[in-house]
Amino acid sequence: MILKVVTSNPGKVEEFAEAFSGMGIDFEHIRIPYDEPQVSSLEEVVEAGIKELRNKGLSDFLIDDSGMFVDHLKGFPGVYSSYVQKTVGNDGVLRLMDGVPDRSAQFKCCIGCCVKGETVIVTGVCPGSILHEPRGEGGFGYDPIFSPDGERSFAEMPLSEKNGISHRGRAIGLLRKELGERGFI
Ligand code: ITT
Repeated sequence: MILKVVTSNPGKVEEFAEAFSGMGIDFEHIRIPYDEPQVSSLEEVVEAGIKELRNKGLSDFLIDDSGMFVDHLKGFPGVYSSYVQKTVGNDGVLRLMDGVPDRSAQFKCCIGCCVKGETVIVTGVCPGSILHEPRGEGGFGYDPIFSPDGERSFAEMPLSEKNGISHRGRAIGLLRKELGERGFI
């Protein structure tokens, strides 16, 4: 089976390919812009995206909307994670967290997958914390400042290790189960 991954972010495609390796699915990276309405949850963004892409005639595809939710910032940047990353970036988040002792945060990943006309939506969460400075060269986005264990950042982990514990890895685990139960893999 070939699943199209509709995203502007090649890092996500690499993570999908690694997590599904040996399972008979090939991932094709495609870029089709779709609206990301300013709503309050990742799930709503994914539901709207799936609907729009299906209306455009696309089939056998998935989309992924993710965000980092910082407790001290009352869940910010959350659904605004993409905008915040593009504007103030990791340094801007670190500035907001300057001198803040409570560094707890969650990364969430919502995946919507449309296969043979059926839609599956799953969400994975990874608890962790915001580091005091960026660490590591791997990954993308907030990886250098987010740590699942308070020590190493995601950017310091090989991709397979990140996938083993990350929000996306957990969502992919749920997706694999759902696709398996429907006989697609
Ligand atoms: P698409 O919407 O085109 O798929 P995007 O990179 O904008 O790509 P999101 O809206 O899902 O993806 O992500 C919001 C932000 O969070 C964005 O800046 C990402 O780089 C970042 N992000 C998403 N997943 C991440 C991860 O696993 N590790 C670090 N940062 C991540």
